[in-house]
Amino acid sequence: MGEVAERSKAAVLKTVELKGSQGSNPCLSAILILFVFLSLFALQGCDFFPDPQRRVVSIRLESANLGDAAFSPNPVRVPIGGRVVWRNDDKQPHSIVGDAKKGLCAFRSDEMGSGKSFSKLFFKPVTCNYYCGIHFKAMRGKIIVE
Ligand SMILES: [Cu+2]
Repeated sequence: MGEVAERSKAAVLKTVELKGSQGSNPCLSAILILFVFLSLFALQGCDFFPDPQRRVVSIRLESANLGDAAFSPNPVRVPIGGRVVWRNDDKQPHSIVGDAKKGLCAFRSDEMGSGKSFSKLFFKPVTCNYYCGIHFKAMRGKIIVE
């Protein structure tokens, strides 16, 4: 009985040693972890790696009655494949709605509170009109993808 227990203990120890020797290269582990982190940042469009194809549109303070001036810049020009990011710099909520039934200009954000943002990728040359889903014609903008 005691001998069997000793043997199985030795077998377990041997397995642990083998596993340890296979995955114990600290340099490889560090590179792998770094790679995973970099991928995550890249996917999220993190500010550590600013995207040159990104255009930020500010939803201005007191924008509810500014009409075409609610968004800055307006129109916003973005290269093909670029991303437009709307950032709510106002104190009240707004949303972004593309003025089209279908296609690239048909999009709709959730309601964005102060400081929140919404982004959309534009992968074809197109001109889209958009408005705020809460204030409608009191807040209008245009996107030119070129
Ligand atoms: Cu609004």
